[in-house]
Amino acid sequence: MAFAQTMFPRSRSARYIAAACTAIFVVSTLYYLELPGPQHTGGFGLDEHLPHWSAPIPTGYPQDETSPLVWETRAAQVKDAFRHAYRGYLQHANGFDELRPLSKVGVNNFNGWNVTMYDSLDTMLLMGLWDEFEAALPVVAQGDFRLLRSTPNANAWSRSGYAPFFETVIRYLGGLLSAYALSGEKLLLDRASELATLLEPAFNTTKGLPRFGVNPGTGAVTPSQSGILAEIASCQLEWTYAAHATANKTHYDRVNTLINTLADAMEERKGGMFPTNWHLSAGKPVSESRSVGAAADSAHEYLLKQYLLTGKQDIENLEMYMLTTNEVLTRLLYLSPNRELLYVSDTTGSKFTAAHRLEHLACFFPGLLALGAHTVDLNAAFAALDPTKLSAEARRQYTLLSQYDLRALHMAAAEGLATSCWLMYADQPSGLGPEVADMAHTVRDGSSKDTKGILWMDAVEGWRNKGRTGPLPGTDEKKPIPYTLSEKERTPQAPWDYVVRRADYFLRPETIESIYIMWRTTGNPVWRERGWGIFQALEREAKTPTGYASLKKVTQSPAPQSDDQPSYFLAETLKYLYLLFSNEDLVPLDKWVFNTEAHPLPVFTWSEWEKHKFGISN
Ligand code: DMJ
Repeated sequence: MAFAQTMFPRSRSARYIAAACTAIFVVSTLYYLELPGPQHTGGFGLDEHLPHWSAPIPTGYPQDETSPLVWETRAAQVKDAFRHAYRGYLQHANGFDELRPLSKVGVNNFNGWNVTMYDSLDTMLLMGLWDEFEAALPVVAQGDFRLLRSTPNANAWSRSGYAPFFETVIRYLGGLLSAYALSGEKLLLDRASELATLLEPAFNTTKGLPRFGVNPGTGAVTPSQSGILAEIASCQLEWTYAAHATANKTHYDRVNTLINTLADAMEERKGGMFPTNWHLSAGKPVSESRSVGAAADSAHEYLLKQYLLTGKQDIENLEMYMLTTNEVLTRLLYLSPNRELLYVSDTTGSKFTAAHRLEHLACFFPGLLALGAHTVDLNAAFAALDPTKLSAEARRQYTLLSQYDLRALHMAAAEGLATSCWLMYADQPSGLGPEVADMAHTVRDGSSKDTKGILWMDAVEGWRNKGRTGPLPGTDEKKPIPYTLSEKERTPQAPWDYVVRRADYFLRPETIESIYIMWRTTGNPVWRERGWGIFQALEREAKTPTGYASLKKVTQSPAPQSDDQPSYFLAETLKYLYLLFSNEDLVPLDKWVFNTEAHPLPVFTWSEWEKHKFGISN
């Protein structure tokens, strides 16, 4: 039982009392002894109140010089952009999953059930696009989830006869549940429950970890026992909310088994991050590679968000989030040698060797850290960990971090990482960011010399030992360095501290997502202005007469376009931009939790009846 079995099985009440006492002691001690002042951490020092559920937005940032009226106009421009993208989809790709914006045809990459429409429903509701929403309802009502329809121009795997579990969950199921929560339209919940039931054969593995694909018509599943972390551990929010909204115990049992398997694996590993490759039936990792980007990203995200969605009842997930971030903070964050860009790397090989590579996909991570620092009492959560149950390495991380105010540290990392992700955009002639950059690759005087970044925690320790003067490493103000030279001339000067490895921009949301969360959690208007710069770049570089196109080379302007308008552009990228510019806080972070496809689900607590019916003991 997820709520009874904890990693550190002391009695709950004893644990909480111990945690609370320790937290009060740690916090009051740190307040006087260790903590950076607010000027060093962008307003997040501990002379502010401890974070609580609805933490007030910190003050001390410059006034927003742009008037609310201008922001409303900018939000309206994003709404127009959404209308343009959706109209193009309906005009040229109606009945298909996604629009090919250059060839003006449709493509079925995600089961052929109109994924762009499902992914867009809640964005329409948030933007007040009632006509579009109303027109979509009959299509949603008539869709046949048992029938998979591919197209000749689609991905190979979409012709395999299986619905990809992860993508189907985050886009279709998440989209339906969120649109139901925002509108109350029962049809959407009925369709969501039907879809969840059709996908449930995927969970029929010994430990309840889902298979890669399932045929919803026959119940057949893909035979492979290999699983990618992001794909096996990013459905908890959807199944939990589905269980709550439909009172369906089977839905609850699926997510409960999955969480128990993850918690058991964490207990056996004694802390640290989950590796990226798993054996489904064993319910265990089979590699030692780590990442917060592709292959892992949303699995880390769902640890925190599952805790938040269930009104902070699901303590196991918070523990796993703390152990995960302990490792990321101490072992995967690096500073580049000249500009001191903070970046999060993945690892290569079986040893914990950093690849010094920043993926666009990893740029959601600063937003996650900021969300955690804003909504959770991280110092108390940290104090509740029991170091005697940790591996030697996890204990080393714990000991190192115990000298810091965790909220300030998480927020500083968020600040530095979000700044680097933004600079990756702002440096480029197109104003949009690359898919992958090799970091810390410095070439001086024409001689090719690689200088690797240094571990951020080492720099932070140095900063602490020197009396904590000046900003925390990686958090000082940074300016874009424009790529104004030709590619040939550019390399020897190398002031950027990175080399663009994959120059595509797939209209991805992660940087905008983090910018939005930074704005909401800090109130610093600089994030809004940065987002505005990105929206203008999208309008300039990616807009086509029929929609928006991905880019092949962000290092050029005009950037060459590619024939692809992913559904997540409407679900996520445009939604986060709209929310960033809206003056009204349309989706308060203490009341809603975004799934990994940016579909907000409402925070709830289990009722006594649900606890009885589902067997939740706490
Ligand atoms: C989205 O489908 C989701 O955000 C997912 O978690 C990973 N990436 C894409 C967009 O980049």
